[in-house]
Amino acid sequence: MSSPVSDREIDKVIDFVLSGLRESTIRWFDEANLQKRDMVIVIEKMLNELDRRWMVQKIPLTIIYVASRIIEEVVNRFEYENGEGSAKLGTIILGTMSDDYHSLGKNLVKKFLMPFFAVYDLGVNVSIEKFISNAQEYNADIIAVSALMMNSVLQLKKLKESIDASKWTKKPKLLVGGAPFTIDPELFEHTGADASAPTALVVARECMHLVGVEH
Ligand code: B12
Repeated sequence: MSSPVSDREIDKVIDFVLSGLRESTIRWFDEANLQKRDMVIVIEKMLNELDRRWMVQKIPLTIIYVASRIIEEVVNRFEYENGEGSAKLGTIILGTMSDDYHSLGKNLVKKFLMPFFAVYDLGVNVSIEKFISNAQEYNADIIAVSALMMNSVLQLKKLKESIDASKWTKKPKLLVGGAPFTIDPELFEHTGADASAPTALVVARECMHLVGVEH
């Protein structure tokens, strides 16, 4: 996907986050005034470059951690278009799988679902039991799970089995996503999930498809 911002500008904001310059980063994003869609492209690009530098240049994890915190703040400054939990095309339980604390991708996904769906965000490190009990409580149409760690990906099959074993009449669909699924688009089939989406930009469309609404 083509970047709405030049590589030079991206390098500049990456330098800000790697130096822990929170205010300069926020100012950069304010001045860039990106559309929601372009924001996702820029953030994914920044994080992939941080990953590369972490792996190749051996940048310490603490620096990546601080950089991520700043980017998280940028993502959170993004306005929600609608309030949490209002009835719309359906109800979605969202969370990052247990043992996994990666939140950035999940939070972006949430931004793109909120205009269309009632979204209940359970946060990170969410157990299978918590996904199931919340899906039951809110009569969810979809359980949407983010998983970036391979260990978390491997737990998805158990989650699917728990959904299938549940007694409630309308079983929620399972939607999964995160970097491992983007790298290997066929991986989601091994988890038994009903669908996956490679980026927040197409997640609402995928959910509409899952609840049988044509867009
Ligand atoms: C930033 C980052 C961190 C930050 C997280 C900050 C935060 N608040 O999230 C910090 C520094 C804390 C961190 C910690 C760790 N990390 Co880390 N991290 C990353 C990194 C560099 C980027 C992730 C990211 O935010 N990407 C940007 C977002 C926007 O992209 P995304 O998550 O893929 O989401 C998009 C799509 O995938 C999709 N999507 C996401 N979720 C969902 C859900 C659904 C339902 C759908 C449909 C779509 C969807 O939409 C999103 C937006 O378009 C990745 C490498 C990578 N390239 O992914 C490693 C990476 C995931 N981390 C890794 C590791 C090893 C760790 C640590 C274990 C390191 C350590 N030694 O402690 C810990 C793990 C802690 C834990 N238990 O969770 C490994 C995982 C290896 C593996 N596969 O098992 C990776 C791949 C790095 C690597 N190259 O080895 N990490």
